[in-house]
Amino acid sequence: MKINRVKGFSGEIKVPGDKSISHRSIMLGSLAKGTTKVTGFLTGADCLSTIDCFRKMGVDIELHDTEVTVKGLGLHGLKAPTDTLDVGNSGTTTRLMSGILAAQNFSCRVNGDASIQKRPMKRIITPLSMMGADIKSEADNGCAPLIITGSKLHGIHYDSPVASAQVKSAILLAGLYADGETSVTEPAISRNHTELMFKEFGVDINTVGKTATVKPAEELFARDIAVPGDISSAAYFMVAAAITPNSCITIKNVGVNPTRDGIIRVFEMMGADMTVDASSDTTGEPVADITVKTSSLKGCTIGGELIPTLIDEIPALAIMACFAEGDTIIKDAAELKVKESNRIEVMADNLSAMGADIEATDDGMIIHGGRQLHGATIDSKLDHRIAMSFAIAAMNADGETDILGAECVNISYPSFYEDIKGLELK
Ligand code: SPQ
Repeated sequence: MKINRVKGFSGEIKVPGDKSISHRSIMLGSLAKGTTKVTGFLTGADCLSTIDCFRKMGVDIELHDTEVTVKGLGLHGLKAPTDTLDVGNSGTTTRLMSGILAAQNFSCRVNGDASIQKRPMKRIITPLSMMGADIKSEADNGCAPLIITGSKLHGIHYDSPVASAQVKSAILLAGLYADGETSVTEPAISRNHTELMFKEFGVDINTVGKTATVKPAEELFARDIAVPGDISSAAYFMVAAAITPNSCITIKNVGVNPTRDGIIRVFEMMGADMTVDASSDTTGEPVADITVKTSSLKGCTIGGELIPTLIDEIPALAIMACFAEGDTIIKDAAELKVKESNRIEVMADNLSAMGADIEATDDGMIIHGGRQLHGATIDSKLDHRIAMSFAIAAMNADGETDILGAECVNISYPSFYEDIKGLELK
C-alpha cells in the first residue's frame, strides 16, 4: 500500500472493540451456563480464530456485525474437536485456550500460522505442567503445534518470570478446574481483563498486589458483555493527531483500564495536548473519550512497571518519539522480541529506512527525535501493529511510503485505512 503526507486530521471516531476483552468474552461465554450476549465485539481475524476454535468444540456461537451470542456449554461441556484447532496469528487464543484445554476430557492439536509457530509456548507449558497438564510441542521446540491431552489438575502457586497476561490467564483458566486454589505472582502487573471478567461470571478471584488467586469453580454464569473500544487501536489516532500539523481527533468510548493505560501516562510525560473524559464503566472496565491535538513533544524514558501497561503501543510510541525534541529511551521491553514479529528489530530497521535516528538495544530502543522522515519501502513482517504504526509515520514523511503486507491490519483493525482516511483534512 502506498501512502503520502497528509495536511492534518480532524473529527471524531469510535475504534473497534478491545481485542483482549473480545477473546475472553468468547472463552468465558463458552464455559458458562446460559447465553452470553456480547456487544462491540472485535471482528478482527484473531477474535474470529477464537470463535472458530470454540465452534469446533461444539459451542453454538452466532455473530451478526459486532454482536455475538454464545450459548455456553458449562465448565465441563466442551466436545472433542474432530480437527486441529486453528489459532491463526493469535497468541492470545493459543495461550489462554491451552489453559482450558489442559483440563478437558479429550486430546486435541492446536496450531497456527508461521508467526505463531515461532512464538514461545514454554512459558505456558511449564506452569501448566506443574499443575499436572499434558502438553507437548509437536516439533519439541517449545512452540506450536501443541498436542494437549486433558488431565486432572492441581492448584499451584506460580512465580511468573514474565509480566504476561497470557501466561497469567492460561494458569487462572486452568485453575478453574484444579483441585485447590491457584495463584500467580508477576514481576509487574499485566492487563487484568481475565480477572475482571471472572468476577462478572461469578468466579471467586482475588488480587492482592501482583498476585491473583482463583478458587476452583463449580459453574460460571452467563453475563452480557459490552466491549469498550481498544486503546491499542486508539493509539494510532492519538499519535497521528499529536504528530500531524493542524490536527484534533476525539476517540470515543475507549477502554482505559489502569493496567492498559500506560500510553496516556506517556502522552502526559511527552507534553501532548490531550484530554481524557472518563465516562462510566462497561462490564467492570473503565471507559473514556480521548481528545488529542497537534502537540509540541519532548522525549522521555519509558520503562519498568509502565511497560506491561503499554506493551502493544510501543511501535506507535516509537513513531511519536521521532517527532519529539530530544531522546526517548524505551527499556525493560525485551518482550517485544516475541510478539507477532521481533518488534525491536523491525521498528529499528524500518525507521532507519525512513531516515530516523534510532538504535535497537537488548530490551528496547533509543530514538533521537527531530530528524525529518522520508518515504521508504516498509516490511511489516505481516505484523498488524507495525503496519498501522508506519501508516501514521508515512502520513508525516516526505515522498511516498510503500507498506508491504499492509492488509495484515485485519488481525486487529480491519477498517483501519478507511477510518484514518475518513479523518484526513481535504
Ligand atoms: O494475541 P497476540 O498475538 O499475542 O497479540 C498481541 C498484540 O499486539 O495484539 C501481542 F503481540 O497482544 C497481546 C499482548 O501483547 C494480547 C494480550 C492478551 O490479550 O492477554 C496480552 C499481551 O501479551 P502478553 O504476552 O504480554 O501477555
